This record gives sequence, C-alpha cells and structure tokens, in this order.
Amino acid sequence: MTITAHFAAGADRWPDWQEPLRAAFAEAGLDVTLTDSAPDPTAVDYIIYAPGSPLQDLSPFTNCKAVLNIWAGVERIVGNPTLRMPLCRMVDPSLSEGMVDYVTGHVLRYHLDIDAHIAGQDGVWRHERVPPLARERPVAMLGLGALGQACARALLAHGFPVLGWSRTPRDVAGVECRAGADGLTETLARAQIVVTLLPQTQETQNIIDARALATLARGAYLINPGRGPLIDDDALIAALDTGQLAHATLDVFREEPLPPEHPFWAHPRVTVTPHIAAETRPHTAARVIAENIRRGEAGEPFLNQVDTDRGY
Ligand code: NDP
Ligand code: OXD
Repeated sequence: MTITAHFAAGADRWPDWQEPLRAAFAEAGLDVTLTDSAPDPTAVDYIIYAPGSPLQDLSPFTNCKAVLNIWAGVERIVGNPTLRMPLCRMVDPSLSEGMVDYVTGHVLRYHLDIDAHIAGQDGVWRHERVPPLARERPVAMLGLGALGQACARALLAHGFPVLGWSRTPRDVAGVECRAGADGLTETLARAQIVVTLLPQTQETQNIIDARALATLARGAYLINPGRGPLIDDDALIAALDTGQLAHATLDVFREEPLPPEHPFWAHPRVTVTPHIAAETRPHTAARVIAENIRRGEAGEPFLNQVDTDRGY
C-alpha cells in the first residue's frame, strides 16, 4: 500500500529536498507518494515539518502517524495544541559534523586569542601572548545530547578538559559529567569557555543569567549555538561591559533575524553569526526521515521521538 508523506517544511526548501527524499525512500524500499500539497489531509500518513511552516493546524490530519521535524530544535511545534501524533526531531550525522566544526572553530579562536593577532598586526613584534595548552583550558559543555556529546568528543580529541552538564546524569567517556542545579554551579565555576547546546524549554530559559555569569572565572568566553532564550541578554551585556566575560559568540537569538538596532551587533565583545552553526543537509537527513517512516510502517519505535511533556 502506498504511503503518503506531505512535505510541509516550506516551499523554499521543497526543491532541495524532493530528490533526496525520493532517493532515500527508494533506498529503503518504501513506496511513498511525496507531495508538497495535501488536498485531503486525512490521506496523509507522515508530515515532514520545519519550524515556521505555514502549517500550524494539524487537527485535519487525523490519520497522520508522525510529524518528522527536519530541525533538531522543536520549541516552535512541541507546544502546538493540535499536535496529537508523535513528533520526531532531527538527529543527522551532517548536522552533528557541522556543529562540531562551528564549536571547535570558535573554541580554538578564543583559546589561541586569534583576534588579538589579527587586530594587532601593526608592525610591532609582541611576544607576550603565549596561549596556555588546550589541556590547561577547561571547556564547559551545557547539554550532553546528540550535539553536545559530538562537540565534547571533538574538544577532548584536541586536548581540552571537558566539563559536561545535563538534566539527568550522563556518563560520557573522558567528560567530567554533572547534572542539576548544583552541578551547573560547579561546572561553570571551573570553566574558561562555556558552550550552550541545550534545547529551549521552560527550564532552560535564562539559564545563563547574572548569577551564572558571575560564577564564571573572570575573562571567560561564551559560545551559544543552542537557542537565544538560554541567555539573559541584559545580564550578558552587563557582564561583557565589566570584563567579567571577555567575549561571546552568539548564533541564535530571541528574535531572528536579529534586529539591526539590537546592541549585540555593535558590541565590541560580541560576534554575531546568523543561525548558521549547523544546517540539516537533505542528503543525509532524508535517510533519517525514511528510516522513521519504515519504522512507523513496521510498528517499531521511532528514532528521536520528542517527549512533549519534557519539551525536547
Ligand atoms: P538533545 O535533545 O540530544 O540534547 C539536549 C541536551 O540538553 C541533553 O543532554 C539534555 O539533558 C540537556 N538538557 C535539556 N534540558 C535541560 C535542563 N533543564 N538542564 C540541564 N540539561 C538539560 O539535543 P541536541 O544535542 O540534538 O541539540 C541541542 C540544541 O541545539 C537543539 O535543541 C537546538 O536548540 C540547537 N541547535 C542549534 C543549531 C544551530 O544551527 N544553531 C542546529 C541544531 C541544533 P539529558 O541528557 O538529561 O536529556
Ligand atoms: C535546528 C537548528 O534546530 O538549525 O536544527 O537550529
């Protein structure tokens, strides 16, 4: 029997996704009718979804077996009251590789003080800036999920001590893992660079607030590719202004695109990147979608199913 998959992840993405999805379905031996329009919502078995989709009312999709999100983050769909079917998020090898590159690149930029050399190329031979070794520079990884663990492993391979923090206790080889509120304070107190790879939930809002920033060693660095609301923006600017925090690299914001008048753009101690830390790549992610459809049809548990009560 033919399976119907409705691509509701945005008209702009349809050209890039059609071919990889069809190829992945064929590779998985699935007979799928893939459509970007759903004249009869009751005939749809799976919805392929992205945040910001024009599709917000899922209630007509009465026979839909799952919503398959092509993003890792689900904060813009998880609370949708019409979501009555399972929701799966994206865990994709290319997404993880992209995030590893982004995080490693920005950690090394801070660690080696690359900015000082670029800005200080003025004909004066200054030899005073010898960086510590990576093994002398603890990095905190807030969030030890698919992306946090991949980044932690890459940083460990470079020699950085990694301090990990998660909601429930985790055991990640080589990482000093902590959980809970006390665990956060202990983690931050020892870190020189903090990376936030947490989902946006009620519990993680403003996790980096004035108190958290004050817990850090003076002159620490922050890299946030997680979500904007993890950070209290005013507290962050205050910490940067006093030098408590030396610099922040921010990829995600409460409002995206970041408005031109937002103080982060002009702040000398902030680097803004336009939500480009990691992108879902259709050729690898289509296989994850196909595998979840195969599982749905075989009555097997879905991969990466979101716990809607937990919010991620
Ligand atoms: P996962 O769901 O795999 O991991 C989330 C981690 O955060 C888990 O370790 C989880 O703890 C931890 N966590 C959740 N809530 C809390 C809490 N209240 N206190 C402490 N720890 C908590 O997510 P991913 O690693 O796949 O992705 C993380 C986030 O990265 C996404 O939600 C998205 O927001 C962002 N992202 C950003 C991209 C970009 O381009 N900027 C691209 C892709 C993702 P536990 O292990 O106990 O469950
Ligand atoms: C994601 C993202 O959640 O790109 O996948 O932010």
